[in-house]
Amino acid sequence: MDYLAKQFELALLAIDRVKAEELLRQAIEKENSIECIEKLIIPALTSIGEGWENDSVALSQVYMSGRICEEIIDTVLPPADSRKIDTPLIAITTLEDYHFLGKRIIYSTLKACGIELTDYGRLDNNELVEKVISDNIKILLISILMLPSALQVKRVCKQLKEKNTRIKIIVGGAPFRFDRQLWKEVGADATGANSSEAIKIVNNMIEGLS
Ligand code: B12
Repeated sequence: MDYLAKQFELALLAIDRVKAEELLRQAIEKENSIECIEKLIIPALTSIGEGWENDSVALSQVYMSGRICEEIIDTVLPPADSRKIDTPLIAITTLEDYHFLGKRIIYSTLKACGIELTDYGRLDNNELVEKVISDNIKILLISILMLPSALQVKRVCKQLKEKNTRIKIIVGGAPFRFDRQLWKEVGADATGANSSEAIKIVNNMIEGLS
């Protein structure tokens, strides 16, 4: 898997979509698709991001790597499970953030486990607060990759608490992985580092709410 992961990263840097998809498919023959996404796509994009920080990778390569992953991820993510679990209303969003890959993975993984949820796309603070209240959402997942957006979550939690909603907020994404206490500082109820943690947290919350 390590060899495939390195080749995958090189294919992204060479902007070779065909090769990248072929490598991901080869990996899926060995392990399930979510494991492969966690082991190939995330390390490759993290390393490419680091390359950008130390000037060894161009922004165009970061951009195209993200686009390629966005395109191929849809072809390998598991389909929704038709046996739906009876769940409270759940939504997922990014907050003033155009990094969509993490959200897409979490959304599809939860759906694949039979957990029904709405994808709000990308919203700003006020739109998000209005929407979750009018939709009567009980569990809100927020995916964030930029630190300024992570700090916006604090405002969302504060506004929702001021309006006396009893909504549960789960946050995730790079800033929360780098600083394992940040979720508490922004007033969220939980955080998860990846899709398998997201499934566990959501299931626990569903149990707690029922
Ligand atoms: C690809 C990428 C892009 C692509 C995004 C493509 C896309 N459609 O998503 C493009 C090129 C568009 C982009 C743009 C920018 N980017 Co960018 N980008 C990245 C990069 C390299 C990888 C991100 C990624 O997709 N990872 C793969 C996904 C699958 O991982 P993930 O999101 O972390 O999700 C996993 C977990 O975190 C978790 N998770 C995620 N969400 C949730 C939610 C919940 C509830 C739970 C439980 C779990 C969970 O589960 C997921 C699966 O395991 C990162 C580097 C990095 N180290 O993250 C920089 C990075 C995030 N970008 C950064 C920056 C600065 C930018 C730009 C401002 C650059 C610029 N100057 O224009 C713009 C801003 C765009 C915007 N306003 O949002 C910075 C942010 C720095 C900071 N501290 O704020 C980073 C960290 C790079 C860096 N080191 O400087 N970027």
